[in-house]
Amino acid sequence: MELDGMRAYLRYNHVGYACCAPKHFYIAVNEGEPFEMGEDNKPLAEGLFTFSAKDIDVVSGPVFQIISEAGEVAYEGHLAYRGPCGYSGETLLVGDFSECRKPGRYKIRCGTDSHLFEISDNWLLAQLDANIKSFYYQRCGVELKPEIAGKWARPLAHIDNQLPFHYSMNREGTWNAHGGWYDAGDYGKYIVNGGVSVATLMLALELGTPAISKSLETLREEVRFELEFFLRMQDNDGGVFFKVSPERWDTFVTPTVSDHSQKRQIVGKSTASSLNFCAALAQAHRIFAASDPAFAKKCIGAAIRAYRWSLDNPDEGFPPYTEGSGPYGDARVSDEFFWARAMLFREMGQVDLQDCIEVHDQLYQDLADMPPRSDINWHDTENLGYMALALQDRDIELRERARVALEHESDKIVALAADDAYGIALRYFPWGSNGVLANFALTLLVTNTWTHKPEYVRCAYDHIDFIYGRNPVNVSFVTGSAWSSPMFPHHRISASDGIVDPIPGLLVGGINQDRQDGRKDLPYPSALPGLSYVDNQTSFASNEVAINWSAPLTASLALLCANIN
Ligand code: 9MR
Repeated sequence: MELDGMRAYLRYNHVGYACCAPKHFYIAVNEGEPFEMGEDNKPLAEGLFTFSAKDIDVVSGPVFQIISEAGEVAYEGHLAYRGPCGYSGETLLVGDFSECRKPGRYKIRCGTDSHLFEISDNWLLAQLDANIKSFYYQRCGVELKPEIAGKWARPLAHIDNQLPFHYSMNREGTWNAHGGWYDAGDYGKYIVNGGVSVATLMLALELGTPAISKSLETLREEVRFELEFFLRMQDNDGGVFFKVSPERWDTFVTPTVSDHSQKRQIVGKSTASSLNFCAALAQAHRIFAASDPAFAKKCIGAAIRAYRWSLDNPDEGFPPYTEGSGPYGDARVSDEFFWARAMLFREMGQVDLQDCIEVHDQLYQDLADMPPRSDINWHDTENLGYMALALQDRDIELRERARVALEHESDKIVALAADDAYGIALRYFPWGSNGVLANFALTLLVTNTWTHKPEYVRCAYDHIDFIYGRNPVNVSFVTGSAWSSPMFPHHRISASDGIVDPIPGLLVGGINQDRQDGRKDLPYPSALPGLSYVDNQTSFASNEVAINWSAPLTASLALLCANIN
């Protein structure tokens, strides 16, 4: 292959590599048209250089160096050919410096110099804590004090304790749905997305080790904040409301201005929201049983009532009213039934389920009917059920079946990733692709807790590296994580608080080849699918943040930290 004189870019994890982790960077050689660079796309331009093949050693490929902060050569290696990347129009070469393990700050030298990045285990922990903190910044209905929130402090707004019911419910009076996290860049609060997010975070609490106990304690408090809101969302009959929504979409205003400009309301009651609530609160029983038995009991009681309501109301659809908030529609609830049953089953024996639920036998059928998925989200929740069963010991046969199925899914992820130039298991970049990537990492890391397969951890790191900068748009997708991080996320709080830096620790949706926001003036860098990202506030399809994308990243970081420490 003739590379000399071609345009090339460095692709690497902009934040860092853990000491014992595999450490790869790529040189992406580009034959196509140069990317169009809008002002907001500065990071894309960084690292551009002309590849010079004059010092190619024909046997081993061109040389690269890892340079310490003091300017010394810490490592020298040879690039190897990796392969073409269809979605980015690039050909990749790879440099492996896994042997470089000494903690410090380094740069890659290969045609050009990279920015400094860390080799340390600390960056994972720092990112874990930043991610956990991002949920605190998403808190609704409370004042964020400067002592904790720093320059992102904000006053009390959106208390939501006297919400009217949506007209479709034909119901008088008001409801207290105080608290909880804002879902994303908007000011809505949605049970089905809140449920998968909080359940994913509780997985980190289940599997974390004492080595990260401080982070886990903060996470437990944060999770409780959301669960208290969940408890308020249960109606007197056991069913669970679907969402809290403003009457119209808010513009980029603060919560306080939003409060003055329009009403908020409570919407719907559905089978999906009730089951989702049931699963999350049954899991909460396990999480809080030791530290706060009274709260744990309240959670499992609420879970059982929601399950019973769902049995009586198995086809209550999601509210189709989407003015002011997202639909989060879901036509199939068998996976929510399975997830709820799996979570309830795990708590049996700990609590008296009386005549309640014939969940056990049904679980065997559920496993036969619903194989795991590659992703976890509000409409495909079966993996959360699989993980619950894989992590229990009340029924070993059930546990083994769940484990084998998850191992099969993890093997699929590894095989797909091995076939991709960037080392990720995605073949199509959907809305929230970063959330999907984080969920791949999480599935691998959860499966690793009983298989202890190094290739699962390696593959998880590849997905984490992509999220933190080793990707075709050269962006570290977590706000505040690196020089290349998004500065203009589609996030009403960040956009309206008058602070230049966005709220830190938030994962943006990332590359989305469907470009549902694809207006002509949005400066997407190229027509290629893998370049469908733009750091622009109006790009809700690629640059919004959401709790269900951050949650699997937070959980993955927790599991990686727990592995190392
Ligand atoms: O993440 C959701 C994505 O998969 C859907 O395609 C999209 C359109 O329905 O909605 C996304 O979720 C948004 C929700 O509807 C409202 N809050 C912001 C969410 C993130 O963009």
